[in-house]
Amino acid sequence: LPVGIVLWGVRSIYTVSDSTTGDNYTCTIKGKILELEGEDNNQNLTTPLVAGDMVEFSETDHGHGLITARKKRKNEFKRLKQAGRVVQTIVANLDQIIIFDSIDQPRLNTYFIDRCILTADLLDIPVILCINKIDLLPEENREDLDHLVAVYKRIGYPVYTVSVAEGEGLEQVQKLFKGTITSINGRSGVGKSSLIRTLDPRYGDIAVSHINRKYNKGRHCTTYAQVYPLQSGGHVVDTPGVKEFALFVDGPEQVERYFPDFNNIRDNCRFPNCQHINEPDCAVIDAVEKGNIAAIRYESYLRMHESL
Ligand SMILES: Nc1nc2c(ncn2[C@@H]2O[C@H](COP(=O)(O)OP(=O)(O)O)[C@@H](O)[C@H]2O)c(=O)[nH]1
Ligand SMILES: [Mg+2]
Ligand SMILES: [Zn+2]
Repeated sequence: LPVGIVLWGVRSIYTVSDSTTGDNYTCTIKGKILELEGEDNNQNLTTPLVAGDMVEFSETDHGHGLITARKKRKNEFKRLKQAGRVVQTIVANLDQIIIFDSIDQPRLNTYFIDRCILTADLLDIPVILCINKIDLLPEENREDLDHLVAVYKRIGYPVYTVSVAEGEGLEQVQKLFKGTITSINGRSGVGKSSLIRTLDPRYGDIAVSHINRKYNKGRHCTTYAQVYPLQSGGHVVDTPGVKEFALFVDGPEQVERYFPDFNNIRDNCRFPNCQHINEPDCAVIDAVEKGNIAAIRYESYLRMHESL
């Protein structure tokens, strides 16, 4: 049977892109229960398929098909809804997340970046940081940007600085997508749609999602992700709900373990359960004071800790 990727789906109708031919099929699920490969239970899921799912399907008539099985998911990008009570998967099988932010308009926000990084780490999805609009960087702030880039590289995250408007640095970014499913996440106005349009002009205005236009006019519904195959290779995912980049941690005391910058340092705190806030003989605070842990990262840590 042909295998394809679910580009998007709503109300049990899924658009599946054939992995071999690239042709799109409008599909429904065959029967009442979908076979979930590699999972013993066939529970009646309310949303058994999300964007990014790999499926087996059979063509019924021209351009239509029936989905018979879902391949095992590599990972799930989830968010919390209804005040944190419900966990909802919005996209599956991401190879990486590009956290997209901008120098200015809107002004760079390291707290946002750090929240996204932590969430991606928790979901076990590799993260790449991409900072757009470097054309808006005043020359005298060049060093600040270099410092910021060095901070994130040092703790293990690749960083790209680009100007989508001026085409700077885009070649390397384009390469990142090849052979992958990559989600771009960023605040409104940072240039996500502009980037996607540059990568593939067919997606003139990705901001206005297919789904919202066609099926949910006026409805309060932005929870669907959508996968776009790129002409230059790979897939880009428009994942809504940036604000809900949830911190999937049970309590504030768990946050510190997701700061790789604290590795090898936290062991030297006097207390094994040190939260690095006001404890005596805290090696992390000491490292922040000495500049071995970046102040911006520590500030994000305190804010996340407080927010939980
Ligand atoms: N100066 C500058 N403006 C940009 C750049 N990239 C995008 N923009 C502008 O930023 C605004 C928001 O871009 P858009 O792609 O809609 O952002 P999105 O909300 O993240 O999808 C638009 O006016 C773009 O023209 C850039 O590299 N430099
Ligand atoms: Mg947009
Ligand atoms: Zn400490």
